[in-house]
Amino acid sequence: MNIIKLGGSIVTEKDSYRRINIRLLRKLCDVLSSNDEKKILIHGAGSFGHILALKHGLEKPGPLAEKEGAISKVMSDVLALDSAVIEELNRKGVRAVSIPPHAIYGGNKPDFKIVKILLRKGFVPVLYGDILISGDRYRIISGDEIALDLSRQFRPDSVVFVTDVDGLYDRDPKTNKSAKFIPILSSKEINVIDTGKDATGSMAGKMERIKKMVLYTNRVVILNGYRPDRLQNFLNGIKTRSTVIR
Ligand code: IP8
Repeated sequence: MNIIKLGGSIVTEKDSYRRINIRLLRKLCDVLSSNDEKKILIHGAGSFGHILALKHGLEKPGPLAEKEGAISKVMSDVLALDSAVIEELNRKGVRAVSIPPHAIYGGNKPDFKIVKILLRKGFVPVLYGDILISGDRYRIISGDEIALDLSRQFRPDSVVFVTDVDGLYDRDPKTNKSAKFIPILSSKEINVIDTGKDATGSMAGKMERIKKMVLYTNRVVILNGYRPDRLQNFLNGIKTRSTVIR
């Protein structure tokens, strides 16, 4: 069983509020439909979540007071994105079923019973970056955090992050021409530079989670979703450009 996270920068146009990257999403759904292995899918929020979350100062957990309007709008936006993802998956024949995280995380502790049942019955559970409400507080939960919780529970063969980069480099390739690509990395070697922020943190936060994830999976893979053939190759067991962390 694999856990696959489609990054928000892949399924949406990150800088255009509520715009889906439909052509790429369809190609990736094609790839996912051609692989019969059991899987759990997660997708990020992209421009359906981060733009409004940042605008309304929701990136840090806090009291609900006065923020209910913004919170429910962001929750309805990420649900709209999820419906679009589910629809595309279903159209390609993937038996995708949505599981809104806010409904199964009783505040902090997830109850994955329904995920287990769906997996057993041959469905593909789909979760996504969302907002959790508990007592009189809210907090954003990222798809990466959900991937970690699911890994702890289901011990997948692989956790795959479908992102907008080929994988990891020893330096930022956008500013360093001599940056070297890292095809394989031990989790002990993870040592990153902070590269920008969104509502759920930076690259450093992602790497911290990956470090924990490798305790529960054989490998964490980062690959470029703009090249759907790479996800296809990975799923078919063919060597492809990616960073594999063990
Ligand atoms: O895109 C963020 O999830 P992510 C969720 O997986 C919201 O980091 C609501 C911004």
